[in-house]
Amino acid sequence: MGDTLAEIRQAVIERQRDRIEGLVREVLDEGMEPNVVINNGLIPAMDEIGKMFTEHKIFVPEMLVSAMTMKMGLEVVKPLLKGAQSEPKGTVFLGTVKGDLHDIGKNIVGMMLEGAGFRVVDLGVDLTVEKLMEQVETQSPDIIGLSALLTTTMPEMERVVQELEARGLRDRIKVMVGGAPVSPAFAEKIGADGYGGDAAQAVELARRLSGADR
Ligand code: B12
Repeated sequence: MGDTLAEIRQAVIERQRDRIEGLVREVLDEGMEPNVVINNGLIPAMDEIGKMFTEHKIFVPEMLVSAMTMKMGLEVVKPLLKGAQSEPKGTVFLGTVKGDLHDIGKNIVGMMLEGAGFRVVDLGVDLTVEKLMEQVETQSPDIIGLSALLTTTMPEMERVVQELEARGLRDRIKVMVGGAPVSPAFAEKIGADGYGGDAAQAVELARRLSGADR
């Protein structure tokens, strides 16, 4: 199974879209936990892609096809993460902030939250504060989860916190933030309620913020 995990990483890195689904199915059929496939197969491959991009060994088009390959693998895992919960633990709005198109991490967080029994409303990428507020006014979530992968888009997170405050909604709606450049210190600085470093931490945090862990 370990070898197949290595092949999964390789398939993402080498953009083998024809192989990825079969490989993921293979390890799942052998009984590997979906979380292990994600955390030890798919995610480390994207880390490697990031390194190769920094070192100019690959460029945006290659990075994009690797991301597509990773997403194909995630789609195979996704149905297995859905929890058979009847009563949702709360509603989480998820989005990647304005100016930012990275959505792989957000999607994984969404899948894990759904698996843990939350109702997740995915508001997509390049999410403006205005669009988010429109949705907030109509659907009133318990938590807003924001993702940013670019240092230049991180300030958008603070704008969301400020807008909630301006509308008098800050006490009622919790804000959690994440994404590779985001840190606990940044979360604290902008007045968010918490930071999650990965999808497991995101679930733990959402449970705490919604009171579902009590
Ligand atoms: C794939 C990728 C792309 C793909 C994105 C495809 C997609 N649909 O997502 C494409 C090719 C489109 C892309 C484009 C660009 N990218 Co890019 N990209 C990446 C790459 C390689 C991987 C990101 C990823 O998916 N990681 C895997 C996921 C699982 O990890 P994650 O996102 O961090 O998410 C986890 C945690 O952070 C956390 N989390 C995430 N969100 C949230 C939210 C909440 C609420 C919580 C609690 C937790 C949480 O949980 C997740 C699961 O564990 C990174 C390098 C890297 N290592 O990060 C560069 C990287 C982010 N990109 C970078 C750059 C520069 C760009 C471009 C500007 C390149 C260009 N010149 O055009 C554009 C920008 C486009 C835009 N406007 O957004 C830089 C950013 C540098 C910086 N400091 O800002 C990076 C770091 C690469 C590098 N080393 O230089 N990119």
